[in-house]
Amino acid sequence: MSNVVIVGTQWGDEGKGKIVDLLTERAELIVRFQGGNNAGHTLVVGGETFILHLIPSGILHSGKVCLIGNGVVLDPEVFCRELDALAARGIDVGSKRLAISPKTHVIMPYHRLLDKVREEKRTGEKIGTTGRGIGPCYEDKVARIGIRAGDFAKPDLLRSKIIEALAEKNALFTNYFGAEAMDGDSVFNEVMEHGARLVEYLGDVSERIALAVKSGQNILFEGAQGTHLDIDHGTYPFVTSSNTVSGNAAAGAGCSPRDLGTVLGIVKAYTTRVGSGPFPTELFDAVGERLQHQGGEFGATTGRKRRCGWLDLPLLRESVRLNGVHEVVLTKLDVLSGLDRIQICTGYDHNGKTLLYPPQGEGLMAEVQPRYEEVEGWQEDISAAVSWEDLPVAAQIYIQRIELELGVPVSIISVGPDRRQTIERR
Ligand code: 2SA
Ligand code: GDP
Ligand code: MG
Repeated sequence: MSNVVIVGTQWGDEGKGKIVDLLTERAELIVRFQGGNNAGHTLVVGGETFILHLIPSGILHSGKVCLIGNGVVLDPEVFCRELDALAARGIDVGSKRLAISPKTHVIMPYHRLLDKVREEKRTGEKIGTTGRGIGPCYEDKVARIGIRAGDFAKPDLLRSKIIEALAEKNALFTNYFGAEAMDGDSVFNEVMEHGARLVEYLGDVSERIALAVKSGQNILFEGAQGTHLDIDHGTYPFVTSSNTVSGNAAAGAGCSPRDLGTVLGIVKAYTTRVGSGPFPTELFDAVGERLQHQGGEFGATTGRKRRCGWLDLPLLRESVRLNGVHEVVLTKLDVLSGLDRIQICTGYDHNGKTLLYPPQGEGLMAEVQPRYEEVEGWQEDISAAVSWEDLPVAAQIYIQRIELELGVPVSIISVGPDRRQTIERR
């Protein structure tokens, strides 16, 4: 295996966590490069379930080193909670195998409050954020008033930065949102309680990646959310606040694009979305409910029900293009078992034209009508399949159709949440 970037090709929750965990065996370094604890990556190992929000999914493999890159936004309280929960389950989370870039921006209590009150005050459709303060933290980063993990090593600097940032935030809270002002010293004391623990984990992520590249070690870049939640390329404004596409793996980890290697696009065998925003193939009928139920489609962070619909090829075509997907990993194929017929969205009808890619322009995605082609389903339970030959012909045809439409091979097929429920074709 060379270096690998794992990205979601839909609206998140494609099963990235499981695949990162699976491929970690062949990597030495696992790096998160964007997003924060809005992510929920579920891993099932030997019947035990782990949900990780912040710490890279490679942590379950002893001896592997996990890095949190500068492109991530980190909530110290969540980080510490995750550390302690993993340690309590016997996982080594020492600073020898986990490091945070000093440049990683930190989610502060006022970011969480701003996320909440802004959603509440929004007059149009809500974004449906996870409420974790992700957007406001990235806003401060871009506004050059952010708090970074490295600041925790310099408490005096940290305190003054908090006081400075709060001067502006408090004006907004009290004058515009009708919320209570926050006191700088109290915020400082609150964040230091957990933030002080960040210091031992600070490390030069960029340098570590460079050294790994030099010594021929394999690196796995773990994407969060999905391509159509990308701040630039997603269904704006119903997106997250970071670039989720593979190109950001370099900037968000602190390495060169030449270090990225193979791009694996994770595709769920149907489509889901959590939060608001357009979703052309969304199902509001019994089939949608069935997918939701069979697929256990609940938000891994917020517990919200995920909206479900058919596979959407225009979305995927754009994802292949934006990410430079070399190979597809098809997940949750088992969830489609038992359906007589399966619909595949091959294009969108829009203003008398058929589109093969999503229309570019705010709001247009809400206007398209999916164009479907019906294919045969299969009845067999495939959750114990271990090889291509174990799959029913109809399932094989479904996979081959995806390969043909996207022009990339499906190299891994996932038929259940467990590590072992995986078919590798390489
Ligand atoms: P935010 O909180 O600012 O990033 O929210 C903005 C939009 O991004 C969506 N979003 C997600 N969509 C799918 N999965 C995510 N992670 C969790 C999971 C979500 C959960 O694994 O299930 O538990 O609800 C995730 N994170 C952000 C979000 O729904 C908004 O549409
Ligand atoms: P991520 O955000 O992309 O890591 O995905 P999540 O963990 O939020 O959601 C994926 C869910 O599907 C989790 O509950 C996984 O355990 C589960 N899962 C992953 N792959 C498969 C699969 O092939 N079949 C089934 N039935 N479940 C899967
Ligand atoms: Mg998830």
